[in-house]
Amino acid sequence: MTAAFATRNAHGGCAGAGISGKLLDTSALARFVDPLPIPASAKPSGLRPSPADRKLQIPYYRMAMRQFQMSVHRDVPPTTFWGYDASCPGPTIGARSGNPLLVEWVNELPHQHIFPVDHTLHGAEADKPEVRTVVHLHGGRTGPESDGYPEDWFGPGQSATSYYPNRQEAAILFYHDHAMGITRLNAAAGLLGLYVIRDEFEEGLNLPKGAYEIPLVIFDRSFQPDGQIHYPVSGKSGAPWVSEYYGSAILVNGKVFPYLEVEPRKYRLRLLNGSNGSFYKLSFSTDPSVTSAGLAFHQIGSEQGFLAAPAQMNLLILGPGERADVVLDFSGQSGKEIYLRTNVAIIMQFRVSAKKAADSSTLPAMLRPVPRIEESTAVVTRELTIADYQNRLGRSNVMLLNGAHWNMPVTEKPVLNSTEIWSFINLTDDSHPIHLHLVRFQLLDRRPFDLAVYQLTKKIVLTGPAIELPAGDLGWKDTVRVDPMTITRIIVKFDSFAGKYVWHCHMLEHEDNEMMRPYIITESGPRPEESPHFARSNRQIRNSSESQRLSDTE
Ligand SMILES: [Cu+2]
Repeated sequence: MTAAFATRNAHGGCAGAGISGKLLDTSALARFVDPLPIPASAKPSGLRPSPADRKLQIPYYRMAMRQFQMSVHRDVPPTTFWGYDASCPGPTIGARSGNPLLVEWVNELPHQHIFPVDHTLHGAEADKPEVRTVVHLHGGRTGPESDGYPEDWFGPGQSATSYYPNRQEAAILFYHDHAMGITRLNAAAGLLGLYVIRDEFEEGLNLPKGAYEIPLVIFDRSFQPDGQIHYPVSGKSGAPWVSEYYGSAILVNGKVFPYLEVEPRKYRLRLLNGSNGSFYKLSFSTDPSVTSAGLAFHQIGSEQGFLAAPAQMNLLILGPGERADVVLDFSGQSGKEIYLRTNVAIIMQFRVSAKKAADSSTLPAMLRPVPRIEESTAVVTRELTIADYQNRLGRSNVMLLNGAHWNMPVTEKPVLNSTEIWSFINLTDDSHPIHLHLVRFQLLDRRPFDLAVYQLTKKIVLTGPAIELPAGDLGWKDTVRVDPMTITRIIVKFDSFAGKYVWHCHMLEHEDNEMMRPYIITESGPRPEESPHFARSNRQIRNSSESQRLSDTE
């Protein structure tokens, strides 16, 4: 495990501790009194012609974002959330590799935000509607017009339809809001849900499925005594942005301290860190104390699909936006209680039944090959800094990728179907989860370097060998943890679509304050199988009363 992993995250003594008197003491809540909710499966509203082939009818989903009330715990008053189809996490969209689908994302939210908007942030100025949304399918190989570009936002009473080709391998993706300058607030309000792509290869693996495949969407929130989500403000008049959000309670599928009754057999757990800013060091144990050794489990997949082979481990680090596909075997644990925990807090409980259970599922010795991309195939290597610009008090003013603001000219312009190495030079004290839209990539290495020398001379002096990568980091990824005082290199083939996308830090407070940049895949290379312009011609924003009428008549 890496020694350099560091963030300011400290659950139990988290941000907001200074005003804990005004907040709900979530650590005092009764543990394991609420069953773990499982997000509903999204149901298509019908069929619509495919924008890629008008003769082809493809599933059409209508997903309305609404304000609603949800119980996060038996003893906490109902909490106001914003959610897709009035749920958090939103309904899970199930897709089949190679079978496209359409989602009309409909904004039926109120006109006023539930959290204070910082109008000094770029893209969130006071002349813009306070409530704006645009949906990004994280990990989706999506055309640029359907990808949820942060400036393609729409307000209450409007909608946008996205075309998802699903031309990619089985993986767990998630959809979430991405509106310029308020992504952190929309996400904190609850706008996220899972999107699962399956394929034939996966079916041949005979992994645990159905009731034995459990999604675990993990995010943290603090609450006021009246049950409402607490989102802190800076105290700076007119500029409420804070540099990180860490909640006092870690929720799973929207519940604090939930329990799940399981059988003594193998389960497949699909984990997503859906937090705004928290990194988790996750483990399972029969002992609720957080210092005991973790049980062995197998990681079988990372963000973009299967690892080459199951990797046995007892600790899993997940940064915001990262996912893990895990098989945990409860056989031999009959009648026991197993805890999912971080290194500082208990998250949930599994109650293993004492009854014998049949288990015909398997943990295959090999999964899907992950052919390594040769470094020699890269035509460009980019060195990109990650920096935090602080005021005299050490408080962040702005955070930049390669010293550039959002609205500066685009500097990353890979050619379609070319391969590049992006080398992230972290000049900050924190880990940052860096996400590139559209593409999947491989992590080459993390190497420590001399920050002081770099700051004086802009020269990179490595101070040691590459840090050993955990097995989960050797699969296909779309979000990568860039640790402090390291240079993290990824290798990426920019295939599928040309067009304008973004790359950014997935700590949403950072992303909202300039730690996000556009990038353009240029069309000089061979044309992709599917023209990116299909999505462009289809993209439509119309008001939702009209779209409601349209869906009613179908
Ligand atoms: Cu960051």
